[in-house]
Amino acid sequence: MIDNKFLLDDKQIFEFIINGYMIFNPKFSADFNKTILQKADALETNPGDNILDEIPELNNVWGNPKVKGILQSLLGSTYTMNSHRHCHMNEPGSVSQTWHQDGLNERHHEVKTVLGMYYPQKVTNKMGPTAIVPGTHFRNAPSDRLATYGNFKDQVLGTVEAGSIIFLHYDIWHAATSNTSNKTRYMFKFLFNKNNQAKSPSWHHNPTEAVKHFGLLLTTQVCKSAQSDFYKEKFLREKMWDNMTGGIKLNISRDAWSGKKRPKKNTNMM
Ligand SMILES: O=C(O)CCC(=O)C(=O)O
Ligand SMILES: [Fe+2]
Repeated sequence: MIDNKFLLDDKQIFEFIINGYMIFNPKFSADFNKTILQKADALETNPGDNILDEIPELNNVWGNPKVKGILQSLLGSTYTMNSHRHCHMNEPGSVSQTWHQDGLNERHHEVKTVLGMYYPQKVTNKMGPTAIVPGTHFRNAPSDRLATYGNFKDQVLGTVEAGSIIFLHYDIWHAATSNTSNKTRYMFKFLFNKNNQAKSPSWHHNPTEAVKHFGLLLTTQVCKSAQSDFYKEKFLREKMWDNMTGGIKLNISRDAWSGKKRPKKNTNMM
């Protein structure tokens, strides 16, 4: 059992549902991150799925109680690590990757798979950070044309401190950006799968807190979209929340978040 203190709370779950990603720094020691970085630098080939044989210290990233707490919160206590994993070496002089989803663009609105991207070194703007478009895990991705898209208005660059992890929904649109620095940027990507449908929340759920923050799902716009798309997005967020909670009903009044107030009338107008 994971201690409650390592689990996410309702607000953090709402934020993950809305954004489709979260950045977390478990604060590993500088030596720990450095060991992994040095071992990555010393690799002669990319071992692909066998990276744990070359750098077994990576097991400690995913075995950290805070990291396990996040994965359990998102995927339930029966989640498992997938056998596919990869060390992404973004070399100096690289060009940006095209936008893509790692997921299969299946039509579901659950958190079935989470990507965990661990960065052993500080990643600056110039070092080819991973770019993410928040909220796109809910979009029907035109996956054949995604590669022709350029910059998105609301894209976020994963510039992070050494040892940080970005957790992402499998369907979110993302891309490695160009590395214009003189250092190789490393990122270790692992996949985690949900194995059971939730019967109850797997995070530190508190109904009073959840009611307080539920409005975030209905009011937060993270990715520029037409109004009709925003309605769809809000609907899908609620669907995801229902799936993650196992369908528990909160005592909420939707009217409180039902929309904008009308502008004040100018009574002097004829
Ligand atoms: O290296 C990165 O920042 C992202 C790599 C990636 O998304 C991929 O190759 O699937
Ligand atoms: Fe990817």
